[in-house]
Amino acid sequence: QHFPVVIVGAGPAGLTIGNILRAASVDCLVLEMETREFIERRPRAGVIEEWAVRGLEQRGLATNLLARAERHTECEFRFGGRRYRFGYAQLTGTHHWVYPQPLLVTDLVREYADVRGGAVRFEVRDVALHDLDTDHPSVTYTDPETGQQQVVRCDFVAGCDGGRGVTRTALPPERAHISRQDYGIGWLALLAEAPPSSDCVLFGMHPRGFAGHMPRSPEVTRYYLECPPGDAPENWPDDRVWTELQARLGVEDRPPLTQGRLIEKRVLDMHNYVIEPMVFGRLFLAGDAAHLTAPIAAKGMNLALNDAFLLGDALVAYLTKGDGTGLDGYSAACLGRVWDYQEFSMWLSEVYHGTSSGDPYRAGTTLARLRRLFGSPAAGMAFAEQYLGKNADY
Ligand code: RFL
Repeated sequence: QHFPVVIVGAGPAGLTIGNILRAASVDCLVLEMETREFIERRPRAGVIEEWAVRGLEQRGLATNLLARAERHTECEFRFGGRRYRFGYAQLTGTHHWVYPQPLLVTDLVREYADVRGGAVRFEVRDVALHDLDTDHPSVTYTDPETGQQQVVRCDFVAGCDGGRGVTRTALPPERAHISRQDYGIGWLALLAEAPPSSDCVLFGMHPRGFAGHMPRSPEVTRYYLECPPGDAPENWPDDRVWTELQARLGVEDRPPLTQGRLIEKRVLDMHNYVIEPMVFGRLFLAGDAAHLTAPIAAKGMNLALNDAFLLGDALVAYLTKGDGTGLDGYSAACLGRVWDYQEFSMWLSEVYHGTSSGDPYRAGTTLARLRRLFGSPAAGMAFAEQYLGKNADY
């Protein structure tokens, strides 16, 4: 078996690259460890930035998104029992799109496999990469039906297998520099079968910890609660969850949150990492495989899409025209946006968590940041630009 490109992982990054390759009639094989049903339902991200929507649209991948996604124009900070609306769209003319990740993945896998005729194997095991620093790399995996090991020869491997994947481990330690940052906090990530309690994202800064409210659809709302790192979901029975959410997001002039059945409850240990360069020989990493941003600023899927646009286009240029400039510049081109978003996540994390840190100095500086955000038009504009995502190269 030979494919010009093997893509490991059918998340937003891998499927977008697959779609770009198929649109240019480049053959590729996607290897995914889960079932198709599983990846089409896995709940995660929801916020997509305008430039990313346009990037999908240009590649024929946004038809359903444009028809069904909600547009958000404001967010709201809640602290000290009061609420402060921040109208970022009015300031910048740009808005956020809310489209749950499972819907995007469903669109991408349908388009790739059913419309563009891309090859994909689900439920594969034991994916391993070989000879990446030669011009004849290969990928092996165990076929779920026969239990036999398969060998796929290829020209390039796209490592799109997320934060827990295997492709990253194929980089020799002396060739890849990993920068890590640990926030030292956890977030209890919740999905509630309950309509949103506001038309926008709510950030609750409270001495007992941060709480977030993110509308996902008219029926489903994502919530977050700051908790100790390594905490167990079992420590969070439903009534404790709702009591904390009501306390941390409660304000004088709004009714309590609309409660509902909690359909997801998991603890995320909040950390970031970046791998530089994102390339080793014929292996190109994309998305969470190359860099993780804790979901503080809702940036991860957007970064995965940016990498995918750059890598998909660069592979097409090389494989159809022999033009290697995109591949040569790939890592540097991605990392500009990656570091920009990492920095913003750190900044926003301090806003979220400063008041609950137990340190009066940090609480004081956090409140100063918030006052500046609402008091200084220049500070408000700077926040809006970063919140909505980088539009220019700098
Ligand atoms: P994914 O989506 O993790 O896909 C990787 C795929 O690879 C498969 N895989 C393997 N396949 C074969 N062999 C192996 N050894 C494999 N190991 C793994 C996996 O099954 C999977 O199908 O990575 P990708 O494509 O890089 O996409 C990244 C995004 O999924 C991620 O950054 C976002 O979900 C992060 N994120 C958010 N990002 C946003 O931009 N906006 C948000 O609002 C947002 N909210 C979130 C989030 C992430 C969250 N969690 C669960 C960490 C909310 C949450 C709760």
